[in-house]
Amino acid sequence: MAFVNYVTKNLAIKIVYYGPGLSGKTTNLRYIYYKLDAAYRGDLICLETDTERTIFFDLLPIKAGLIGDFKVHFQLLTVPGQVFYEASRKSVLRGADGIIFVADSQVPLLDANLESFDGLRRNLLENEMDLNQMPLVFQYNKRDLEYLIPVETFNNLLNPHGCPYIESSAINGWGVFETLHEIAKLTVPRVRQKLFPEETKEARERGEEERAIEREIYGKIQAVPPEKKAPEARPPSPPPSEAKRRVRTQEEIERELERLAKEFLDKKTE
Ligand SMILES: Nc1nc2c(ncn2[C@@H]2O[C@H](COP(=O)(O)OP(=O)(O)OP(=O)(O)O)[C@@H](O)[C@H]2O)c(=O)[nH]1
Ligand SMILES: [Mg+2]
Repeated sequence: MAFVNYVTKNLAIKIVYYGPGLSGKTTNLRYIYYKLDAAYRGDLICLETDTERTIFFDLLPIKAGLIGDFKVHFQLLTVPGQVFYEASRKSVLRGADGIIFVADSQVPLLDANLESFDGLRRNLLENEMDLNQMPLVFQYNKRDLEYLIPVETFNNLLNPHGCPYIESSAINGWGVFETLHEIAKLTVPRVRQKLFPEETKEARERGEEERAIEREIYGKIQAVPPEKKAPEARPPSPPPSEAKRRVRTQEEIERELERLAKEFLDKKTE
């Protein structure tokens, strides 16, 4: 469930980037961070557990005033993909409003993708969440490489219900904002429905809502002067302002997320 504060009218939509190790989840967030106008995003933050090297997740609030008089922003988080971080993945998924499954398109990694997707289903179930009820977008990443798993194979094996899918090369920024746009299109109307259940569908033309979401997302991308475009348009790795915070328990993570959401909104809202 999105974090909602009815008093201050603040609302956070939580989007989780899930997928096998090294599929490009953090690269998506870095690219978004790099390209978004600084006025519309917070810091990239890595929460770390006690075990020094565990990058727990990344968080990126994006201001997006879309739902009534609520101040909305997205919290974008990634799970650590390596097999042994199962508990972290489960925690990060709690309360997710939407999921982006970032698959690695390289042929030898087919099994890793399938295992990760099984893990997603399992972790959601353990959190009493149902994958079939969850807004879900697939990102078939690393399409710049050779020896790729065909999109059709991915769709047959991972995506039989026909969720939106995007072919991408996150490292070059291809498909990154398109993926964000797709998940926003799925999650914003659902959150609106939860907040204003009495509002009829006709109250907002669907096309109008989609255009509004598109304006919100693409309107916030920083205009990069032509001479600075690709290949230099790659995100710095890591960006200079990537901060690290230490957390221990699920409660600490949730508190930290809420605190960051508040801090961001207090700072940015006029
Ligand atoms: N060629 C290519 N490399 C990519 C692409 N996306 C990410 N990478 C590279 O893949 C490696 C892993 O990327 P990350 O974004 O750290 O992967 P991750 O999914 O966050 O990995 P974990 O945090 O371990 O789960 C890095 O070296 C990236 O530069 C892509 O689209 N194409
Ligand atoms: Mg990562």
